Amino acid sequence: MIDVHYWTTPNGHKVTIFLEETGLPYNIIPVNIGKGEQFKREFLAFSPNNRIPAIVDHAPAGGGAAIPVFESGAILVYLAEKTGQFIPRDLRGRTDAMQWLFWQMGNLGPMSGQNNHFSQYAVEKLPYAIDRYRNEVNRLYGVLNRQLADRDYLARDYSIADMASYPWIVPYERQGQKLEDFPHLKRWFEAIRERPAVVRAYEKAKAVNPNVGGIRTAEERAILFGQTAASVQAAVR
Ligand SMILES: N[C@@H](CCC(=O)N[C@@H](CS)C(=O)NCC(=O)O)C(=O)O
Repeated sequence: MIDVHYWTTPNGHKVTIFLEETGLPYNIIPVNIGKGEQFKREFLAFSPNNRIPAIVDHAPAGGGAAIPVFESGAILVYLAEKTGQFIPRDLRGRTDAMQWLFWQMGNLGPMSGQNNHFSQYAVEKLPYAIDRYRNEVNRLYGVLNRQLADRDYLARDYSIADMASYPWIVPYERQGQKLEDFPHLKRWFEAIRERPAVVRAYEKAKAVNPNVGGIRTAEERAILFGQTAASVQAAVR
């Protein structure tokens, strides 16, 4: 059994999509980040960056002690290697999938997060910051669109690279983007959206938190947007 320390955000959805696709048994442990549960000492013990998702695999390959993994990209690679699924086995295919996975982790995720922050959450609406991140996300949608012009999925076959990027395209309207401007991306998005495993993953999210993607309350904002080193140092091991 795999414990998934999870909240209903794009990085959380990546993991439930993978698990639904493969049918690996898993147990969701909600970590309500709006309530500050990511700072609990028990959670920080295996997720030192105080972010979801994290997993604990109680039945790792080869036996032995449970293996905890944090960072959604590392989790996807771990699970792909555990199951032998959704990562190409040959050198070229694997390298292709890994570079698009890392691209998502270093570009699409962080830039979309900042875009959302400055356009939706920031009390002071700063045109420079809003334009900067909306334009950068627009560029990244263009990168995806170009990559998908001559292939169905980012690394040809559906892989962890697609599972990493898809949840970040779901909120495209809030990101200030129009899918009509990116026809290849739109076709890819719609194909993944219809996958039964993806549908199930998003249904699970609604069951855990009916307010998925909702606007943050004042209490949530104070927890999420006021963090400093003191926030993590307070929870001493
Ligand atoms: N690079 C990390 C990012 C994880 C991340 O930012 N998680 C957000 C939710 S999508 C979180 O836990 N936020 C809690 C907080 O900001 O305190 C990953 O991909 O796992």
